[in-house]
Amino acid sequence: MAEALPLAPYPDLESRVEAMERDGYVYFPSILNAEEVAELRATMDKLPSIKDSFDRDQTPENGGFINRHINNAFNRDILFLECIDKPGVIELVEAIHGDDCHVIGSTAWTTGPGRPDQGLHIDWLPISLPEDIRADPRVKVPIFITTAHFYLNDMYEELGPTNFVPGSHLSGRRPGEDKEWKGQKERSIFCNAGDIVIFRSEVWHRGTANTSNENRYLLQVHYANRMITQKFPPYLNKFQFDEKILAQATPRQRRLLGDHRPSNYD
Ligand SMILES: O=C(O)CCC(=O)C(=O)O
Ligand SMILES: [Fe+2]
Repeated sequence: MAEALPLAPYPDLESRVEAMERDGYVYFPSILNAEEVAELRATMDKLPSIKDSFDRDQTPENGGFINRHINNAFNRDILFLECIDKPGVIELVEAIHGDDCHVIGSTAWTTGPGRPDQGLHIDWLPISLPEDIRADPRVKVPIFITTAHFYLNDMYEELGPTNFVPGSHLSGRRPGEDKEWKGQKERSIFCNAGDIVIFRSEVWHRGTANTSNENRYLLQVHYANRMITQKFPPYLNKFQFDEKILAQATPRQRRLLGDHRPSNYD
């Protein structure tokens, strides 16, 4: 069993930005209250999957364990849209990705008992660099993509926490066969329902096995710099915003969904 990942909330934007550079992640406790968590979970339970949106909907009957992965969550229910600009989190996202940043994806993900361990991975490596170059303080790799994990359960070992290898975003590479980085082993995120951990795409991490007897509910919001493409399947003009949900979006939420000012290449 991995030790717990240190989860210390930071008091201000500046220290959160620093933590993103130094640690590769930031923890926000109690972003959602118990009622909001319950509503999101109930919504996830009733949302039908859409095959054309590349949703996955595996059940014990067809795959061995529950694995419901709903894409474009912001477009499926207003409750998910309301999660893309949570106070505190959105200021951090805009500080690191720029004030024209946007959401590049969002998934509502239910994983049931029997979910196996993922392999240690990164979500995206924007620039691969030799270790000594990456460690040079003159080299500052922009944070191109982050993911906010909204945990909708109180997390414990058997439910399958996300594990991070602390400091690994500074390796300049993928983990390959490695299981640790500079003596740092995997640490588990044991947070509470309603908490968020936001992390940059270069952190070595993995979801772990669900050996419990309950479902794990996770909402992911992926953010990026404006110049990183949004991934809203299905493609070739087939993705459509839900007009009723879009009509309720604030100007900031609309920008996060892609309502940008004209700029380079437009
Ligand atoms: O399930 C998790 O906690 C992490 C999932 C993940 O890292 C991924 O699917 O890329
Ligand atoms: Fe991942």
